[in-house]
Formats: sequence, C-alpha cells, structure tokens
Amino acid sequence: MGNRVAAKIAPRLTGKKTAARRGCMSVADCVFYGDDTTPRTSAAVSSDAPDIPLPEDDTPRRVDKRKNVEKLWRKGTSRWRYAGDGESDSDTIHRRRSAPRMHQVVRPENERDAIIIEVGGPTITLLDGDEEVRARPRRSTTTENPGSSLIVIGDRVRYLDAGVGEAIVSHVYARRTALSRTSIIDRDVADVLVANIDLLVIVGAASNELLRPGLIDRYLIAAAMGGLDALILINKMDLVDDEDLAVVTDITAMYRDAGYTVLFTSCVTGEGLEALHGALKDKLSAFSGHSGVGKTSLLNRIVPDAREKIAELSDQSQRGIHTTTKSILYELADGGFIADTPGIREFGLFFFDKIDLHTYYPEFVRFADRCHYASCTHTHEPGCAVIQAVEDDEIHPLRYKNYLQIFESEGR
Ligand SMILES: Nc1nc2c(ncn2[C@@H]2O[C@H](COP(=O)(O)OP(=O)(O)OP(=O)(O)O)[C@@H](O)[C@H]2O)c(=O)[nH]1
Ligand SMILES: [Mg+2]
Ligand SMILES: [Zn+2]
Repeated sequence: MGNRVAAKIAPRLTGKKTAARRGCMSVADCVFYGDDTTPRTSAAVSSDAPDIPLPEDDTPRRVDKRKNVEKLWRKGTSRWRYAGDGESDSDTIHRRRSAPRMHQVVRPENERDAIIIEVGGPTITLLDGDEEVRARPRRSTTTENPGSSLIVIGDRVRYLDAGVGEAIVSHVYARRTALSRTSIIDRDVADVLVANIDLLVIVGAASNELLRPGLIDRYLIAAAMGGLDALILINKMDLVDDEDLAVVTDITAMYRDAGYTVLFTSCVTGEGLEALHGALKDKLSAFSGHSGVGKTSLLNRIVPDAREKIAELSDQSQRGIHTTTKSILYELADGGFIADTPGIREFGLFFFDKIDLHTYYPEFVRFADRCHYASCTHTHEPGCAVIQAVEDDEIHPLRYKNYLQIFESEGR
C-alpha cells in the first residue's frame, strides 16, 4: 500500500467526529430502516456465516423492513453498484440479494471509528489509527447522508470487527464536504465521488481532445456546491504544439480571469510539480477529471511509493481507457493527503435552483446585481448586465455558452 495514509490522518479526518455525532441529534435523525427506532448497530449480518434461509412464515413487519432496506440500499449505494472493471460510468449493476440471511448479535461497544481510504470493487479499506482493515457494508449499515452514495473515499464510519476476517461498516457519519454528481441510474440520488476533502484538483490535459471546459465548469460548480475549494490543473504540457498552445492559453486565461487558480504540469519533464506540491501541502485533496489526463501519473510523481497502475493511451482519440478503478487516499511526504479517483466521462450536476446557477460563476456575480430584473436568469432578459458583459468581452463567451447549456439542460 506504499505510503498510504498514516495515523496522522485519523485525527484530521475525524476531527469533526464529536460535532457530527452531536449534529445527529437523536436516533431519529439518522437513517434507519422501517419503523425500527433501535440503531442497527446492535445487529449485523455476517457474510461468512452459514446460509440459513429466513423462515417461510416471516412476519409482514419484517418483510416491510427488508423492502425498506432494499430501497435505502438502492438509493444510497450508486457508487457501489459499479463493478469497478474500469468503466465507472456504465458498469454492470450489482444488485444485492433480497434479504440478509443470517443475523448475528454484536455488541455496540465492539464498534470503532475509522476512515475510508480505498473504495472500488466488492470490499473497501478502512484506516483505524495505523491499522488498515478490510471491510464491507451491510444492509444494516446506517447513514447520516440519505439519498446519496452509501460509502465513498474519505467517509468517516463506525465499524465492527466480528472476527470473521472482514469487518462490517455499521454507520456512516455526516459528510463535511462532498463532490457529488447525479447518479446515472437514479436522478434523485447523489453519486458522491469523494467526501470530506478541502481541495478538488480538476485535472485536464493540454490537448484539444482532453481539455474540456464544459466538464471543468461542471466540476467547479459541483465543488462550490459541495463546500470544496477547486484548482484547475493542465497536465501533459510537454505534448503541447502551437495549435494546442493557443487553445490552452485562451482557456486558462478564461479561468484565471474568472478568479480560479490554474497550474500547468508535465509528468514527463517535471514542469509544475513543485507548484503542485505547494498547492496540496497540508490539505486533504483529490484528483478528478476525464480518463487519460494523467491523474495517476501525477500521483505517482508526487507520492513516489504509490506506483499505481497507468496505461498507454491506445486509441487515436487519446481519451483514456479508465485505467484506475479504485479511489485511494495517500499521504504526502511534506504534509497533506491526496486521493486518486477513477476518470469520469459525464458529470450531471446534482440538484440546483436554476435561479442560483450564476452564483457559481464568480465573474457573473460581479455584474449580476446590475441587471434590470432582480430575478434575472441572464439568459434572455432585456437590461441584463451579464449579457452586456459578454458582449463587451468582460465575460468569456465560452463560459457564457456553457452557462446557457447547463441552465437549459439541468437544474430545477
Ligand atoms: N506525455 C505525457 N504523457 C503523460 C503525462 N501524464 C500522463 N501521461 C500518460 O497518459 C496516459 C494516461 O495516464 P494516467 O495517469 O493513467 O491517466 P488517468 O487520468 O489516471 O486515467 P484514468 O485512470 O483512466 O482516469 C499514460 O500513458 C501516461 O503515461 C504527461 O505529463 N505527459
Ligand atoms: Mg488513473
Ligand atoms: Zn442578468
């Protein structure tokens, strides 16, 4: 596991533990199943236990509860449905079996707190102090984050080790921050990519194919909605030719003018890696972006022990082939933590009021209060100061075009 997160991260990530617990004012505030007001931590299911089918004359109440479990599981685990075979956007859906088959009574005092440091595939890895623990969620797992992925990298959880080789995640605490997109399976569910981090590093590559301002804009909005700071990083600067350079220069100027920080790097020449180190120092950060832009290559450069798998880009489009299938959190030598995440193709924004969309565009906000109508959507209204600013070249037309596209296609 190389230089994987060490004990230091636990207090950092769990720092809000008490507050989060306090925030969960009562048992009823947490998500439980059916009409049962007893936290499920008193009972959990062991995967290694022998298969004992439920009795045929199962009571209706119990059946109801199992239905609710299924509902919650399906609502809350969009991330878990991905098989992790490299296609994080379109993988096979893994359905849970319809009911737990064996109940094992476990005492709550056996439970401990931990951080999720690896997610992808059927099991996850927790960090409890210095110790890495393999674990699985169960139907009985409760969460303070209803309507979103059940367990993602960075989550603070409670788990119990029933001594059967694999621990059980019994509860997921409320997230301090979250990078969410709309689940491709259920639009009402937030597919959370990473939780409890401070800084999102949106990685693009310096080529026409892999620099996608539409995707960057969505990331920027989602980061702001989820309480994260964002940084734009353009990698593969060693490959840039004259034609690409003009595009890259224009687009990066657009983001810098809007008020964002843009870094340029190359994993081949080492350009910009020192500046990247500086930006990540003492922060909890995550790389995210399209597949093939070099997220894992950057991670391998800044965490030399990591040696995560990267792949040659085989197709002509250079778009990447989803090499990384797990999200993993690493410690940085000079302070801070960084997560590598699988590449994504689509980023549907999760719930926002259309009227608020412009508030996620810092350069629009500068003009919006001069619009004629207080409720101006900046799409067509006469006397709109934002539209005027686009005409006067004070707002980049590409940002405005993307704004219109998002306004039309998403939000409520
Ligand atoms: N020339 C050049 N190639 C790079 C650079 N960074 C990464 N690559 C190459 O780009 C390809 C993809 O790199 P990865 O690090 O696997 O990309 P990724 O973003 O992690 O991709 P996914 O895991 O699929 O999301 C590999 O062949 C790398 O060698 C760079 O700065 N310059
Ligand atoms: Mg990767
Ligand atoms: Zn306006």
